[in-house]
Amino acid sequence: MYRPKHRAPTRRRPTLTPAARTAPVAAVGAVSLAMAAVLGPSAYADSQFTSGQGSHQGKHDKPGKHGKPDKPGKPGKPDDDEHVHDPTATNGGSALPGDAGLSLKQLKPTAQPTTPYEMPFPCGQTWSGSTRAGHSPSVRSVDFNYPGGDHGMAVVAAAPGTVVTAVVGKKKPSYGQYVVIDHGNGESTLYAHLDSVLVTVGQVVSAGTQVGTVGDTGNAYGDHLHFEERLAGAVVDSWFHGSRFPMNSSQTSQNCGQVPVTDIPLAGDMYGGKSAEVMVYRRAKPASFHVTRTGIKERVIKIGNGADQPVLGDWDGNGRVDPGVRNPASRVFTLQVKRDRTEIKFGKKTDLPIAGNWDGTGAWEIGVRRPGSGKFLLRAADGTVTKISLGDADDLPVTGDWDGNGTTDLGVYDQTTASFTLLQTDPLGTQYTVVIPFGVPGDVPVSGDWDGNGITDLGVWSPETATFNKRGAVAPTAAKGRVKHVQFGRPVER
Ligand SMILES: [Ca+2]
Ligand SMILES: [Ca+2]
Ligand SMILES: [Ca+2]
Ligand SMILES: [Ca+2]
Repeated sequence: MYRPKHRAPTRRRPTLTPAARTAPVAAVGAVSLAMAAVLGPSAYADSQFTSGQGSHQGKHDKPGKHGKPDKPGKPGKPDDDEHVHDPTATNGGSALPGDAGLSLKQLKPTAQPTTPYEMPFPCGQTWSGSTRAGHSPSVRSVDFNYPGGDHGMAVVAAAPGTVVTAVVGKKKPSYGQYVVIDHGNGESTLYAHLDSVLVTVGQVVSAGTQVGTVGDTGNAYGDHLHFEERLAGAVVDSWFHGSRFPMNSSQTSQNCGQVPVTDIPLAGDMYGGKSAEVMVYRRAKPASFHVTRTGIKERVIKIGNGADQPVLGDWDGNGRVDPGVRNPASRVFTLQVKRDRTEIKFGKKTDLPIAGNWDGTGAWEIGVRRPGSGKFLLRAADGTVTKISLGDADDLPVTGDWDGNGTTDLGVYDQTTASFTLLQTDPLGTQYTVVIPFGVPGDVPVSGDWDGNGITDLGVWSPETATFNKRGAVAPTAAKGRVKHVQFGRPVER
């Protein structure tokens, strides 16, 4: 299946762009063992992840059931009409300026939030939501009741986010036991009067993660969930599944495990053990690298946020890779060595970050893969840029030292054909490509020196099973290879 080493240039497709001749020519013989031990960064799969999320949402794109409207105030089940929320409570909500004293009918509806909220109950449950005049802190707050009885029912996160408040204590006033989740963009949700709280401050939650159970703690006269969607701390209209919640109605939860895909696989030698650790970058808030260490608990390095793209490189040239991220909006790379952070602005918003030792000496440099154009842009330490064409518009970048000479080489992975195309340089400096089929369509490429021989090896990560399949061979272009599997990271739910 694998092509022999040093075969003639392979044209994978008629559209394959010939390798540019302007790429730095490898310095043959300048093998640095230290540098050879460090590995290329790996894969980015934004486009795939985005489409995966989209298709998942589509699957649940059924209209919610709307039952008959509920009477405000729930006769026979009075609740917190009279109470005033404790102003000293952390993250207590407020009414929007101008909302105070007005009924919901007199208020202008608020705009659709950025956060894709679902109802704060498990998939398929139908709850009625109501408000009433004087509902504190805002008439836009929703009191939810369950027809079969509320007490002890699961309350789940309406969207992914980070728990910023978790008040525990059955005697707490006002909201009683409650949780606030920050969803970014100034948006947050509040879940109040809980009978139990099952999350802690700082915990990163997915949509559907249980945060507690329904109760009547605090200023409530009967079990119910008091729920608020907030913008900058002020209560706004609640939206679920892309629609404004019609107050005093029943709706079925479509909070059906739309766990956003957050893990991006990478590999590199972070600890000087020569062989590469596999890791994932988990795009939560805050985001973090989760690194495997044989026999040791996984290490978590917090850096970046959910929208950032991970990049690994040896920023200080000590032979071990360091974490980095790129913010696509600001185009700024943040390269971290211990507590020092270096920021470099490079590339376009739609670019994917890469890094490698382009010149074969000292620390690594950064670069980008430009989707659409099929080009790599390699940035030298002095800021000069080398452009190299390789692969198709939608190929994913993969980097590594394919020949072990200490200079990082380029490659791409085509997710449709499940094949790598590696750019090689022969001893005379002539460049050619080698195609190596590996993995199955949809896999995400990862490269790393699995055996620590100084030559970067190939691998893929299966999003369905969160499994790294590491191709073990003397060189990535070698015909024979044994595959080792390591399950790590969170699988995509489809
Ligand atoms: Ca380093
Ligand atoms: Ca360098
Ligand atoms: Ca090389
Ligand atoms: Ca190797």
